[in-house]
Amino acid sequence: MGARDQELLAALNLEPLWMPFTANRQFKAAPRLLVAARDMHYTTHDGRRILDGIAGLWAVNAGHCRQPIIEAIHRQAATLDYATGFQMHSPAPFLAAEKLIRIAPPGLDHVFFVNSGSEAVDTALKIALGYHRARGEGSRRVLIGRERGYHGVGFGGISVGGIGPNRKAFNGQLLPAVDHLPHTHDLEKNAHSRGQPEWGAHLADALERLIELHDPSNVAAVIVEPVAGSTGVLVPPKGYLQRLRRICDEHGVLLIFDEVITGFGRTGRPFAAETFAVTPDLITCAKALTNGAVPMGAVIVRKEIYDAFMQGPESSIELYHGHTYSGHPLAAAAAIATLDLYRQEALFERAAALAPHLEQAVHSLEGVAHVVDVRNLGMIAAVELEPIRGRPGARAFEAFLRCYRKGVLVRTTGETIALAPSLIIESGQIDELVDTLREVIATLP
Ligand code: PXG
Repeated sequence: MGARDQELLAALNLEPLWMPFTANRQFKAAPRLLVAARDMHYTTHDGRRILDGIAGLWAVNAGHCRQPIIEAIHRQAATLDYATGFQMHSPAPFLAAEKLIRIAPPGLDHVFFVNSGSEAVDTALKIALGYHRARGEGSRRVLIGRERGYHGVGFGGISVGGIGPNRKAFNGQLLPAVDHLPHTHDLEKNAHSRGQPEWGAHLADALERLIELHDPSNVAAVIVEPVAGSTGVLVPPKGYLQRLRRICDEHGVLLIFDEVITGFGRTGRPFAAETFAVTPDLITCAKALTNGAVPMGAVIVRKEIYDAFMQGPESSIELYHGHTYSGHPLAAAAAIATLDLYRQEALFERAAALAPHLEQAVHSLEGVAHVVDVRNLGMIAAVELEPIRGRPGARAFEAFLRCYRKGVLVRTTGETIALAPSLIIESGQIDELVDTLREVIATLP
C-alpha cells in the first residue's frame, strides 16, 4: 500500500457507518482495516500482510482475488449489468443453477437464488410451509431449530436460531410456531474429539419428543447446520444426523441442512450432506458459492418439493417470493466461474487431503494453558478457552487481537477461536496459523 492509501485512510470518517455485529465504539477507537487481498493473504491499512485463517468469513474457499472470477465479473458487468428475474431472466442464473445441482446430493435438483445466507434460510422456511400447504397439509406450520444454531438475521432465521443475544431485543416478535432441539456440545463427554464425537447420537431423540408434543400433523420442518459454525464449531456426534433424518422420515417432516458455511468443500466434499451421508430435503448455501466475491445465496430442493408447487393453471405464479436481485447476472457469473475453479483445481479433494494435517496441527494445542477443548472436521478447527470469570468471551477476543497483530486472522465467537482457511492453503501455512495461536494463547491473561 502506498503513502496515498495511508493518507486516504487517515482522512476516512469512520462515524457514519454502522458496522454489523461489531463493537462500533471500540472498533472506531482502534480500527482494523483491510485494503487488499490475494490468495491466502490480506494487506492491512498499516501495510502489513495477514495470513487469512478464516477464508474471509467462511467464504473465500478458492483464496482471494482469483483471476478467473475477477474476469467473469468484469465480462458480465460490461455485457449485461442487470436483468430482472421476474417473468424474464438472463442466461447466467440458469447455467449457475445447472452447475450447482451437479455437485448437490442426488435428488436435490432445483435451485432458488437469493443474495445471502439469511435470505436463503428465510426462503427455505417459506418453501417448507408452502410445500405442505400445496399438498393439502397446511396445518404443518411448526419449525424446529436447535439451541446454538445460527441461521442468519432475518425474522425466520433468528426464530429458528438458538442464540440468546440475537433474539433478545426482538423477543415477542419472533415466528410463533417454533421449537428447538438441544445442542450437542458437551465438554465432559467429548472434549478433544478428533472429527465426529462418539457420544451424543441420542440427543437427536429429542426431535421425536418435540414432534409428539406438537403432533406430527402440525410440524413442517427441522433446520440444522450439519456442523454449527458461528456458535463455536459444534461437530455432530456420530449417528446424530442419521437419527434426525430417520425421525423426519417417519413423521413426514422436511429436513433442511443450512450449509452456508459447510458447503463448497469445507468438509472435504461439495456439501456436508455427502460427508455425513445424510441427504436433507433442502440445502441452504451462500458465501463460498461465489467465493465471497459477489453476494449470493441459494436454496437447493428436492424435485418433489419443486413439483408440489407446479400445479394449477400454467399462467399462475407458483411461489409468491423473490428478490430484485434473485439470480443477479454478476453474482451468477461469479458463481459459474467459482464452481469451475473449484473443479479445475480439485479444491474439494484438496480439502479432504489437507484435513488430517489441520487436525494434527490443531490438536497439538491440547495441554496449552487456558485450552479446554480442541475440535475439528474437514477444513474447520476450533480451540475453546477457559473464560475469564465475569468477562465472557474476553480471553478469546484478546487472542483474536493478538493474532491480528502477529499477522494472522482468526475468528472468535464466545470462548472459541475458529479456523477455516481457504482450501488453497499450504501445509506450512497451516503450521504458521497454529504456531501463532500457540504463542498467543500461551501469553494470554
Ligand atoms: N446460516 C449459517 C449457517 C451461517 O453461518 C448465515 C446463515 C447467514 O448468512 P448471511 O450471508 O446472511 O450472513 C450464516 C452466516 C461467524 C459468522 O462468526 C458466521 C456467519 C455470519 C457472521 C459471522 O462465524 N455466517
